[in-house]
Amino acid sequence: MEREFIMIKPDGVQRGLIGEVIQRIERVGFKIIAMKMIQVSMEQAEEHYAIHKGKPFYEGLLEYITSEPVVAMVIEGKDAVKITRKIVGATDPVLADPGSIRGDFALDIGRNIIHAADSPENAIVEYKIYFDEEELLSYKRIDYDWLYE
Ligand code: IDP
Ligand code: MG
Repeated sequence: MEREFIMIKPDGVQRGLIGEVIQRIERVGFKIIAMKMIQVSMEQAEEHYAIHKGKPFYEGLLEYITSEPVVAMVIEGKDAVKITRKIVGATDPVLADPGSIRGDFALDIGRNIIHAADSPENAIVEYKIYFDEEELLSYKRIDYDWLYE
């Protein structure tokens, strides 16, 4: 099973979309194995978004992600990264399909509701910024045998 790291960004929390986002993740069958509300520190933000350092939006991105509480989550399931990225939609809401989180709830690339890691390797690197390994829980969803052949 693959792990994916997700974060409901400050705009998602402020706009009351925590439940909406979790519902979309849960209903497809993903198992939430860790979840917490936190205020991202500048150190965590710099580590998380290191790849974007130097880009024109970098400073604004750090300011945004550290501004207010977020909800961080680790989920597990088959093809978790690819399927989550589809549920999340394209980075720029103008390109995000209707039915995706960003397509349904966002207008601006700088306020796009949710983060999701772009590869299984990055998912691990990213969740380690926010979670200790012992915070990741191991359990079986009761519908497991109906989610997987
Ligand atoms: P992703 O979140 O879909 O993986 P990335 O290209 O990795 O997209 O960018 C990370 C985040 O940086 C985006 O989700 C968005 O919040 C922000 N961002 C990316 N490009 C821009 C931009 O052109 N203006 C403002 N913010 C941006
Ligand atoms: Mg990215």
